[in-house]
Amino acid sequence: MAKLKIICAPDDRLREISEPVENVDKALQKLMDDMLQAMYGAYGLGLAAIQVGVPKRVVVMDLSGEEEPAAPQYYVNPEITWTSDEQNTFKEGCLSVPENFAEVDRPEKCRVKFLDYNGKAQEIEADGMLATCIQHEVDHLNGILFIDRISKLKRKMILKKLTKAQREELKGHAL
Ligand code: GNR
Ligand code: NI
Repeated sequence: MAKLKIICAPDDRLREISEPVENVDKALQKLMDDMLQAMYGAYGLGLAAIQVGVPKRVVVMDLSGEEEPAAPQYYVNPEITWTSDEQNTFKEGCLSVPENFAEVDRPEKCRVKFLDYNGKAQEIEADGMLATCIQHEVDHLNGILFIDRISKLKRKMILKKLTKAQREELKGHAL
């Protein structure tokens, strides 16, 4: 099975607007399977295709606890059709912004329309962690990272750390 590599910020690919999927076919299901493996391998709760360099509107998620059986969720062409006026604050992280966490305000609840793993149309209402995660993932499809939703100062600090880490990784390869 192809092991997909997760892209870290700063990287221009994470700023791309992903394209809608035309058909949920075998190839797309294979991509979703591979994304799920990459997500589990990195201990993430969700993953958007652009995080592995594929600019398609595809998200996988699993919010089950460590002691619980796996509960994969698949969202193709997710569209947020409604958000609550009430906001919620969650400490967010991102596999593309490793080791950095910050409080982010978002609508507490949302409704989302999408196609499932079999290409069937679905619509759900989400709250709590699910609502936060779905909004975080749909942001990725639009080239937005959670650090765009925090203060400019915090964003600059995080980006500086990530750039430094990337430089040191490059140096490591040169040795
Ligand atoms: O693993 C993840 N944890 C997380 C925690 C709080 C809010 C959102 C997330 S999603 C993130 C995985 C990820 O980067 N998805 O794009
Ligand atoms: Ni993320």
